[in-house]
Order: sequence, then C-alpha cells, then structure tokens
Amino acid sequence: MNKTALVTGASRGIGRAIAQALAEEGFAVACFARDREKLEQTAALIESAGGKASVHTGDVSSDDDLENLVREVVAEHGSVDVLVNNAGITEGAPASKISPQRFREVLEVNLVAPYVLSRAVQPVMKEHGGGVIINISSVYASQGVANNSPYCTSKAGLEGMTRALAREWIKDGIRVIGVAPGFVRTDMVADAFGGTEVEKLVVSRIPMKRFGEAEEIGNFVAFLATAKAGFVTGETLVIDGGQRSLL
Ligand code: NJP
Repeated sequence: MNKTALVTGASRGIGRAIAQALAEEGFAVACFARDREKLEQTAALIESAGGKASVHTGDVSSDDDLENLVREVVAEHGSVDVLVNNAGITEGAPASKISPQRFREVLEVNLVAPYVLSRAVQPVMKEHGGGVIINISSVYASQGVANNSPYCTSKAGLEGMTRALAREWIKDGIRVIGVAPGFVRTDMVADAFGGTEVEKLVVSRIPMKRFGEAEEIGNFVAFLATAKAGFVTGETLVIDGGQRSLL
C-alpha cells in the first residue's frame, strides 16, 4: 500500500495509539502535535515495528500551522488519504468558573481545528479519488455531564460537523466518520482523577468495570480507515465498555 494518514495529537495517548495502528495497516503516518520530542518517540515506535512515519510540529488552533501542515505532508508523502482529527483538550469546572475566553479556546482546539484541517485536506483527497476523515469525539457529546460544558459542547458540535461534511463530500469519495470513546487510560484521564476515590467510582459505573486502553481505540480507528469499513460514513461510533447504553 502507498497511502498516507495524518494524525493530530499523535505525541501521546490515543493519538499515538492511532498512529501506530494505522502504520500496522500499512499507512505512512504523518504525526502532528506541539511536542517534537514526544512525536519523535511515536515515530520511533512506528519505525521500530517496520512502519513509516514523519514528524510535523504546530498548534491546531493556528490556521497557518494547519495549512502549512497539509502542504508539508503532501510535499513529503504525495497525498493525504486519511485524516484523524484527534487532538483535544478538556476543561473540568462548573460553567460559572469558565471564562468565555476559555470556552472559545476549547472550541478552537476540539471543533474549529478539525473543520479547518478537514477543509484543507478535502481538495487533496478529492484529487486522489477519495479518502477518510475520522473525528475523535466522546460519549460526553451525547451524555449530559456536569462541570465539563465547553468539552461537551465541542464534541456535540464535532458530531454535527461529521454528519454535515459526510453528506457534502460523499460525492468526492470521502467518508467522514466519528469515533466516541468512553474513558480511556491516558494523561487526559489521569489529570482529571488519576488514582483518586473518584476514579474508583467512575470505573464502578462502567459496565465492563475498567477503562479502555488507547490501543483499543487505535485498532478501531485503523479498521474504519480501511476499505473493510467502506460502507460506513456520517455516523459517530461509540467505543466505551457499555458506558452509554448499558447503564
Ligand atoms: O488526550 P491527551 P487523549 N495543538 O491529553 C494534542 C478524546 N477522548 O489521548 O501538542 C496540537 O493524552 C497533544 O499534543 P501536544 C479527547 O477528547 C479521550 O486522552 O504535544 N496538538 C496530545 O498529543 C481527544 O480528542 C478520552 O501536547 C494538541 C493530544 O492532543 C482524543 O480522545 C475520552 C493541542 C492530547 O493527548 C485524545 O485524547 C473521550 C494543540 N493546541 C474522548 N492541544 C479519554 N482519554 O478518556 C492538544 O471520550 N494537543
């Protein structure tokens, strides 16, 4: 295979696992985030397993960085066949304590950036006869959750955007899909309640009684990126150990 996948937030956590799983499927993987050292670790993991990776640094909340990113990846790899909009941030606090500025920042990273980057790759994918865009959402998009309003808002928006762009770009052979994880063991979850009594309570409420592993999300995303999932578009698929529907 001679196809390229671009993954944002590939420096750690779920993004790194997605990058590794896509490389295992045979994609050359362009890894993007702010932390070059950690991106190089991701690339080294991919290359030591026999895969191909490149490292690109920048901030997803900069339109210029995203335009440059697409230019760089096309110059180096020739195309972008798969885009995974994975970079994300959260803000756990009551709405009364979150400034409008912070609300905008979370939307900028979690929602506006995927829009800007999807628009930038769409002509490239169209020119190459199609592609796949996968947006990493959250079960919080569809669950009512207190003290996380910017995050829930951004992810609900991302699912609406997934449906809208899937409809708009189906004629170009582009599938647009969402993946909504439940709790996955990464820095994001560790920062929120790692090792506390709250963590035990959260795990006890998950029907499978455990957090998901980043590799489980990576493998699922890599499957959706391939032609084996060629009839899937517009949907956001939940992967959460039963959290949303079995409670
Ligand atoms: O997050 P974390 P996860 N520009 O904090 C990058 C969703 N999700 O892996 O820039 C560029 O470990 C950051 O890179 P760096 C979640 O909403 C998760 O847990 O080097 N990149 C890092 O690589 C998110 O969409 C859970 O700091 C930026 C990555 O993003 C995705 O899964 C549950 C950036 C964040 O790594 C990955 O989450 C769920 C910027 N401005 C949904 N800001 C979960 N873990 O339980 C951040 O429902 N990054």
